[in-house]
Amino acid sequence: MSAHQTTAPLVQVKPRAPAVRVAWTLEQVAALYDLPFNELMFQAQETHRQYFPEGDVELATLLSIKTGGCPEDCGYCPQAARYHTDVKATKLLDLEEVLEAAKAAKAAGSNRFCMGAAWREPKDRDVEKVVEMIKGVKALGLETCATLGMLEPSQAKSLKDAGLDFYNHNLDTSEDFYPNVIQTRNYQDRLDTLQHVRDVGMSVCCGGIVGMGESREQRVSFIARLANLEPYPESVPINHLVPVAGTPLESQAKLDPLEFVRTIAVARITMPRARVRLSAGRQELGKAIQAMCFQAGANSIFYGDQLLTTGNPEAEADRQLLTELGLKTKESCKTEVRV
Ligand code: SAM
Ligand code: DTB
Ligand code: SF4
Repeated sequence: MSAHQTTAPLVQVKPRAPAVRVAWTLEQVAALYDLPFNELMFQAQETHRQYFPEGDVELATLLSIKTGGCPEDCGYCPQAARYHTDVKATKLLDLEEVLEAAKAAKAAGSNRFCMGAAWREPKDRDVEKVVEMIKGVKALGLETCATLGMLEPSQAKSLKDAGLDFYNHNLDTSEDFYPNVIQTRNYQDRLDTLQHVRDVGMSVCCGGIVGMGESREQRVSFIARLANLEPYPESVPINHLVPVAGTPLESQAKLDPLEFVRTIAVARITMPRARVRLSAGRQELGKAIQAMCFQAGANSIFYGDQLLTTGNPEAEADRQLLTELGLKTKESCKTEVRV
């Protein structure tokens, strides 16, 4: 046999994203995770290039409009009142403060402005105030997103009517692991709010956290659940747990970073048109792992020195990273690909 002749390929190039949308089985998603690393990265990059212009990254800026004092018990969250963290509870910001932050985000090059509040659910009078914020941020020409906890259908309608583009509400993990982390609400509560958001025609931003001590099987189940939502979310934030002192997960063993990259790749393949957002924990991932995440199909980041209460890479460092990797920022939300 000459040096150029090859034997059978070492790796069967399977499974691939189906051409027609079908429900993902747990076996199919597990098989993606199990692919040799380079094969998984190749398939994820191939899928990515089918649906998005090369190198386009969306920049989303977060603002905590109401911090801390939350009655929920989410085991990862520094804003839960019951845990003793360094977070100081504040009341809802004034409209002017929010608009100043939004103007700064726009000037720094952000595409999307996301307002987060540490509520289990907003009161109607809170929604009225957030409505004014949404109108003001929209008027600046930014895409708007809010994450305010559980919503009633009428509240979802008010937010939609104000011009809210996206509502962020995470499933966070698999249904069977959920009670290990959160007991003050259940998975169905989350699904109900997501349905209310869909019913009024808003786009959905829904993802979760990896590295909370869940098993590979549970990560598979979480991604399959997101991918099988009908339709799947337009935005999928994948957070890496930031273990915050004072929370139950403060001493959680660190996830293998390549498992995080695999999760991004599997999210990309199973939700090909979604913006997959590298979210919390980016500072700790470092440059090389972030670069792999972009290769795996991540095409959105939170941009700005602060998330809600935890740190994020400096905006300048992110600009340098994007330049170094030859990535570009998404110019306009008008090019958003819809599911
Ligand atoms: N209260 C609202 C809710 O729970 O939907 C909105 C805010 S909550 C902070 C938004 C998301 O932030 C959570 O669903 C979780 O995925 C993420 N998050 C919170 N704390 C985190 C941490 N320590 N590490 C990683 N992600 C975190
Ligand atoms: C999401 O999935 N991640 C963002 C956004 N949605 C609101 C929040 C991350 C918060 C990380 C912990 C903190 O900064 O408090
Ligand atoms: Fe409250 Fe949201 Fe934090 Fe849970 S994640 S404690 S609901 S702010």
